Amino acid sequence: VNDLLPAPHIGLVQLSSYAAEWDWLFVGMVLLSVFFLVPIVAAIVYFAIKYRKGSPADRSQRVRHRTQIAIELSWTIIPFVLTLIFFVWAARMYVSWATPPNGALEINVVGKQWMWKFQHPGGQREINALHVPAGRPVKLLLTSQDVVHALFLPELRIKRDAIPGRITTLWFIAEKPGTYRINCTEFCGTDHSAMTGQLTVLGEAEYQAWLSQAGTDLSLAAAGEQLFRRYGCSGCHGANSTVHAPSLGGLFGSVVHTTDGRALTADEQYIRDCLLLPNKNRVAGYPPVMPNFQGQIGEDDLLKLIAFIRSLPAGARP
Ligand SMILES: [Cu+2]
Repeated sequence: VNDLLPAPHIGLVQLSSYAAEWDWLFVGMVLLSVFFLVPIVAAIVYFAIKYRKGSPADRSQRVRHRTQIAIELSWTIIPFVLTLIFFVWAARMYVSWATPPNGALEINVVGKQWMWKFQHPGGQREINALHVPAGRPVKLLLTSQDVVHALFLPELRIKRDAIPGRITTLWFIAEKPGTYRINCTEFCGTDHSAMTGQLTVLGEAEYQAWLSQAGTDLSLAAAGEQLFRRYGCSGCHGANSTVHAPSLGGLFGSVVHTTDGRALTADEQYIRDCLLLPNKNRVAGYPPVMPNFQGQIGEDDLLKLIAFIRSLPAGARP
């Protein structure tokens, strides 16, 4: 399928201001390395030749103590300050990379041997293709169905591992409409190099049009509600249940206290762990009756269930 798609942009396309800054950081680090490398190697070569064994060089003039201190201080302080500038610069970029803004458009991503599956909040699904609106923050929630993969969006200069059993995030603002590349950058088996896709950045109106033509009748949360019944969750967590199980209304984002006295924020990873590792974070005041769904619920269904539980307002008893 990828061979039939129009060739995406290659080369130094900078699809975000983050990408532009990333390039400056990279160029700056190369220049810094050259700045240190050239004089050091030149001095090594020069002194190795001048003071080689048997050369007639004058060895009688020892360096004076004060000159020696001045030299040593300067070659300690100057590189320290220079590298500190780069540390602060890179740390600021890291914090921005690691902190998705509130209100970002959230898209679920599942890596599997060998394809990328994307699902939009409205239920629209795509394989090896991702459509996003330009100029709006997009947050990707990554996981893997089998081995470790890594989603790489080269024109945005961002990548992150997709790890089985974990939800990792990656966010960006794509500034220019167009088609760009998607790659896997973690060697994940025979067809790793074919695990590619196409990122399509659309203007807001085109994106809305794309959503409605790709539309499915069920949103992610509505599909999750069906699964909530099918897997029997409503039997214990539902309104008419006689089992003493925690209510899930308003759970997402709230603070949960565990039997061993920890306080956790109920995020995607927390809900996921409740389903697959029910004894890991047991809620204080409830009996250990939650069944373990390890191996019974696939990644796609987990994402839908999480979307459903997220959608429940405080006080709701599904
Ligand atoms: Cu992969």
